[in-house]
Amino acid sequence: MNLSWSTRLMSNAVPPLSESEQLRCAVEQKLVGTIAAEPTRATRADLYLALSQVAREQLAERWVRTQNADRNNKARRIYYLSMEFLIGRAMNNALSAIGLRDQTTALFTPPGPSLEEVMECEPDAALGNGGLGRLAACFLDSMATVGLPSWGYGVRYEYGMFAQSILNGQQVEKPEAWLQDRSPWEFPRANKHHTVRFGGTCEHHGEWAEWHAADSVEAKAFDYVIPGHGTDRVSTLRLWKAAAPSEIDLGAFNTGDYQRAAEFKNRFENISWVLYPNDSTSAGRELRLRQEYFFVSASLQDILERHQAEHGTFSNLAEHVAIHLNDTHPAISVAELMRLLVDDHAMPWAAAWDQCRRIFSYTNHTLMPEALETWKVTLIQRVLPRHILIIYRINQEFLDEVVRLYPGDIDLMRRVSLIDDGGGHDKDKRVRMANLCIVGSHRVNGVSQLHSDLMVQTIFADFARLYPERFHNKTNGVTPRRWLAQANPALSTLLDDKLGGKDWRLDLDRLQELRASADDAAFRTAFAAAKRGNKLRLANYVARELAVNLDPDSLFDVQVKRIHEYKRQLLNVLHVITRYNALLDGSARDYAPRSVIFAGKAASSYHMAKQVIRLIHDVAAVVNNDPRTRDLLRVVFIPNYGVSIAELIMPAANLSEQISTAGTEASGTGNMKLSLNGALTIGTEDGANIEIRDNVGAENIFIFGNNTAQVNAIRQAGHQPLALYHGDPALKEALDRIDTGFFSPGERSRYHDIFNCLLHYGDHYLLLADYADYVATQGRVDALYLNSDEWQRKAIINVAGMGPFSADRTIRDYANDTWHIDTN
Ligand code: 26W
Repeated sequence: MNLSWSTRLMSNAVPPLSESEQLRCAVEQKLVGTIAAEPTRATRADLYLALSQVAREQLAERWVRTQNADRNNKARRIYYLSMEFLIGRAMNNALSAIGLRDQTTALFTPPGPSLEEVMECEPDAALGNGGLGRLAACFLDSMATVGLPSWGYGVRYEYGMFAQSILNGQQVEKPEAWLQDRSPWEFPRANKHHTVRFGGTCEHHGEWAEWHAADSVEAKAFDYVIPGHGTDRVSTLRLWKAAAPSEIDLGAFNTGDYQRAAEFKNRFENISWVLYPNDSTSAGRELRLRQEYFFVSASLQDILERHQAEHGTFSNLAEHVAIHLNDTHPAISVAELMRLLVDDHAMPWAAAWDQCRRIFSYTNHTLMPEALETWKVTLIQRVLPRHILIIYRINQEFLDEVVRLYPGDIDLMRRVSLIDDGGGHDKDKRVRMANLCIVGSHRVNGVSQLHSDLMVQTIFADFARLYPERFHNKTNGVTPRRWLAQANPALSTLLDDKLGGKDWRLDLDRLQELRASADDAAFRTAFAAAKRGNKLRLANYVARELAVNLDPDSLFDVQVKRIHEYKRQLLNVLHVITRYNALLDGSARDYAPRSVIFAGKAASSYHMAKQVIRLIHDVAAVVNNDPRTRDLLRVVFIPNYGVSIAELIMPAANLSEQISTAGTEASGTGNMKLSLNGALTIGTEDGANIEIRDNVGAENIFIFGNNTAQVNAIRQAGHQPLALYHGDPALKEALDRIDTGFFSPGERSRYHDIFNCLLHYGDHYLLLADYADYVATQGRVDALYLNSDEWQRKAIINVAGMGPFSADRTIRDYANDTWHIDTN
């Protein structure tokens, strides 16, 4: 049984093959035996598939061992429930985890394709919108790496995040059928499925109820391997696909009514078809609620089944199970676990509630009011009739507790209630999902110190008063494997050299030792050379894809993230226009040549965000084609931002734009990736920028603008955008050029709405209040860039300070304070 691919090959080979010959052999065997391709004629896609089969086989062996060990040890499991996992490509990470990366690189030599070229055949698994989804993917990597018996649970969307292309400067969305050619990384589990029910009525029997559902759908499990690094542990990401119940399918086919059969099938299977491509606004649509319940119910049934098989009782559930809610999207878990325990497994309500509160923990990822999920009571009643009763009962008991603590405080009760009473109109009553999460969890956290502080001071202030011990901070982190070791081989090799080995990948605090090297001229030169190589790689991509030439010696100024008003890409554009104007009127002094690089997707229904993308293209067209400025300023928008494009951009950045209005960006994780790759940050006192400053030193980061207290004060006093506009000629000129169609001569009114938003509708995100300091700070950036030694020094110190932003540190903090489990 214990025949690994290599030993099997060895047994046929006399004399024994070298390791690299074994690998070649293994790939060739897969090419012929699995892909059915003749090795000398194999395409890149064939090679990708064959190589993935080799890696998959090794991972599968480790996986079986890990899962067996966890089962035998009756290990406490950590379950991470998330509607989104933005995984990206799997190959590079898989090869690195099993230690085959270097050998594989050596295998792919000219005239054939390089390993990089082969790996580019893999489509991104883009099952997420942005920060929240990517965080979940980094956490899976870290949980496996630090040795947690961990599982991710989510939805196997047939269509992930849309692919973005640009037509005449405007975003066009195309469906992304990432599974069209099947994924070699997924393991369909034919025997793993659960029935998820919807609608119907309930019959009460005291504490419990019988739910006579109207519809049901099958949830089928598809597993993805999550390899740990520096360990044999392989964890599981289990994603659920919706399938029509077979009897319905067959029934209709048998009567010859194919159309009806297809309709039925679609009605059920559409649940897992597409990811909602909206970040930061709550969808409010029935299909979204069905998606949420679908994956929650299947996951909890799965978790209980595993526990039952290992323990034969649920009385010790909380000792062996921790379930983490990634934002409120899986909030219905609280009601579903109560239903499963009370109705299906006959546990008394009070005992079930006690388990529940010890099992769940919840992370909030945004303070934006429009993202706070609520669902109409009438909708939940119709789709999940049993759950609405459970929610009402939880609420009743919770409010009884509140009354005991604060007798007579009716207003408090109204504020913390799980139900927003909609001014007394039944049809306007809504369930507040965040409140359900807080009441049903023993821990609640924000994702940076500032965000966690604001959370308990603002949106959850009442709850923090009721349950102060429940609220914690867990500052986000990123996996150094994907975001440094794999994305930036040039810098990684340098670090291996300097730090005497590869352990920094597992102990990122070792980067501290680099600080001393900031003063070493030879190291600075090598560091700068690595960066330049990465910039060249990006410049080649941009030249190929966009036909724009970027000077690799210019300052690569990068803002890459979802397009959103609060992130203020528009403030960046205002600076670009200001700089262009200054270059033209001769007032520019000591400008370093710059390439301003944007990337990011706009939600399909988000007009303002789409306008910003268009404006960036219009500005780029003018600036890049003006012979008077083009050597000093270029602007590009790189389409279809996602994990793989990020892996290309992050290592090439000099300057990281983190310029959200203070108090709006919960944490940011791109800020960490960029700094880790040696970019200096220009940023506001927002999210994790503050902690980055604390770790790299205020003299090594460009912090500007109003802080949260000042933002509040400005808003309190009444922000005066018009006064700022009239008082600052450079600002006025930049805004006027937008408004009068300088960048859109064919349609002069194109950007009226942008102008109006800033000048006449209040400039909600205070771009004008931060503009002057931003532009001045950009001037300091130029001055430093022109002093290359100083710039490199500070960049090195940034890398050296990034230890705490490893997701391994974040996960260890969760393990200690939230999940109560040991790590290795
Ligand atoms: C219901 C629609 C919806 C979808 C996603 C609403 C809200 C979201 C997320 C909360 C948006 C998000 O991705 N938030 C980001 O989470 C990151 C990881 O914690 C943080 O680093 C970012 O600052 C935060 O914007």
